[in-house]
Amino acid sequence: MKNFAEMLGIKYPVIQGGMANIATAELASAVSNAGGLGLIGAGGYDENWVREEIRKCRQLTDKPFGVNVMLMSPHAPKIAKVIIEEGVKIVTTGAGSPGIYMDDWKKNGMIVIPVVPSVALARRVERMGADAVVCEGTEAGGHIGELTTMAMVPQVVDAVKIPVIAAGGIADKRGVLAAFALGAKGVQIGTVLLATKECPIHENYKQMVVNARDTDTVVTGRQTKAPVRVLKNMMSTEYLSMSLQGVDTMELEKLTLGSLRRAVFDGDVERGSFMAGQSAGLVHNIRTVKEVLSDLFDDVNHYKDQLEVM
Ligand code: TUI
Repeated sequence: MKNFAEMLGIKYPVIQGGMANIATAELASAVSNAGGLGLIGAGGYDENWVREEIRKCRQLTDKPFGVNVMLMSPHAPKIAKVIIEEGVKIVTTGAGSPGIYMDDWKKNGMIVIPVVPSVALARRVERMGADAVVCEGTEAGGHIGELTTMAMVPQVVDAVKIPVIAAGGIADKRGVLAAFALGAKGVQIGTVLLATKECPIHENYKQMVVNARDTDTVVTGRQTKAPVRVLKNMMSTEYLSMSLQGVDTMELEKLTLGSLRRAVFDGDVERGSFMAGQSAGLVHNIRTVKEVLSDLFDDVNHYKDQLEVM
């Protein structure tokens, strides 16, 4: 039987998070060229942007790559079609259930890997024909669920037959080994890739990740039912205090409008929304993507063999 990396045609069993506004062809191709699965993060962009990035990515790598579809986006239905037209072979989804797209994608021979926050959704997507699931714990950056990686991964491993990929809190070899120990067949990483030379974000964003300590992320948006983990700064602190004072949802949304772009493109340290996971505290310097993947996986098989005897 093929292992997860063989199933995708890649060297290391690692996939890149679909980071909205960040995961362009530039980052995706760097991850694929380094031996992982790079992903173009469609985020809130439209289908034309996605088509262009797919074509750019093909120029930049001859290795497999995929697209992440953010299901809360109003453009998701059109993006779902464009990725078929462009011959994309691997798709991951986030922020919802991919049910309505599943048949079309499977009919076109695509490998579909939904990100799920619970056992219930993992079971549901397996029944729909998903090829694997990413279990993303609440340690992750961006839009998150309630369960931790540590508690969720083994429960999903027990509940489904398809490969389970662990995400949330993983930024070094120890995290990879822990994921394998929990029964995962691979990992998804995001935060650790923010601090790479190839990541197309403002230098201030990279420095904020490098400088972050364990307790430097907070969760905004619990009140609006769209919890998002970001680095602490003026905006997230203000957001949380307004939220505590019972300021209404519309006002809160006004505060955050365009804030991810302010972080990614302008490096606005005070008023940007710097999505990052709790593993930011493990990231101490800016490396190349290749160095990150080597640090995560070189010699990991040596330790993994020991795990399997346990
Ligand atoms: O999707 C993510 N992370 C994201 S998406 C994003 S863009 C955004 N920005 C602001 C607000 C909302 C989105 C930034 N980061 N990760 C995967 C993920 N999926 N986390 C949680 C979920 C999820 C949640 C509920 C998946 C499915 C789900 O299903 C509910 C249902 O329909 O049953």
